[in-house]
Amino acid sequence: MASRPDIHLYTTQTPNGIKISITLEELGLPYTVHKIEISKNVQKEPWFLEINPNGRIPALTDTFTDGKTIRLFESGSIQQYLVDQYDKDYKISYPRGTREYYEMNNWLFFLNAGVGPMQGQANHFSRYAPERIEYGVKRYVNESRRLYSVLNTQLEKSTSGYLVGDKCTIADIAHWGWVTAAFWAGIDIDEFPALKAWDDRMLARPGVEKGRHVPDPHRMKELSKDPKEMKEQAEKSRAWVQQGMAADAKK
Ligand SMILES: N[C@@H](CCC(=O)N[C@@H](CS)C(=O)NCC(=O)O)C(=O)O
Repeated sequence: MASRPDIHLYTTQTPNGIKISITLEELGLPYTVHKIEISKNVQKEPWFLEINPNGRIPALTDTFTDGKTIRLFESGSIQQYLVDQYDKDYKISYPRGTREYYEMNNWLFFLNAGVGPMQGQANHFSRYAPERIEYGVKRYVNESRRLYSVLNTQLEKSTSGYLVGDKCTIADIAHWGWVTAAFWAGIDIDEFPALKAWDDRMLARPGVEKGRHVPDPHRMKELSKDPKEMKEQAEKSRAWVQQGMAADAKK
């Protein structure tokens, strides 16, 4: 029987990618990193589509309990798999069936169906669109801000400083890469004091510190202070995003 864990993480330096490396670090699991150059469209190559038919990072493989390889994609699904399989002491999750388990899932879905997609579109209209479309910018930046205020209220009420119960969970981890990059979407984190304090609290965790630099250094804090570099980064990404959209439209 093949040994497990035998975790291979296919990722790049993005908010969705670092959710998984941070989860793995928090759990203290060994893993092999495969850096995927999304700007070179490696995620569209046939071998990668075998792992994630959606052609996106993050993706992960492991040896399953039956001894065969399991392929996982969608960051939320990967996080749920990792805690189900390996978080036996409930370091960053809660036992199935408990109140906190379901509440943790509320926030996990809130991120994956709300904050991630909305902030992603806010990034798109603010930074990557070929022209400035005011309606699109407003729609997505305002919706992201609304979601941030929901998070802020939840954290104001929290006695532990985390979203659910008495500890940091995969729901907090899922949010961190996005919230810490709020400025990129045109959101001022100073508007949300409880969320800002949570951002610092998360950053102080050794697992977050280690996992955020996978596969390349995480430079969001530095980038937020450097308007010239922000402009250069946006230009580089804009070219790739526009090219990808044109190619997808032809399919
Ligand atoms: N819902 C997906 C989103 C994944 C996603 O959008 N990944 C981006 C990077 S953050 C990507 O791979 N982009 C490459 C592309 O669009 O071709 C998840 O949570 O895993």
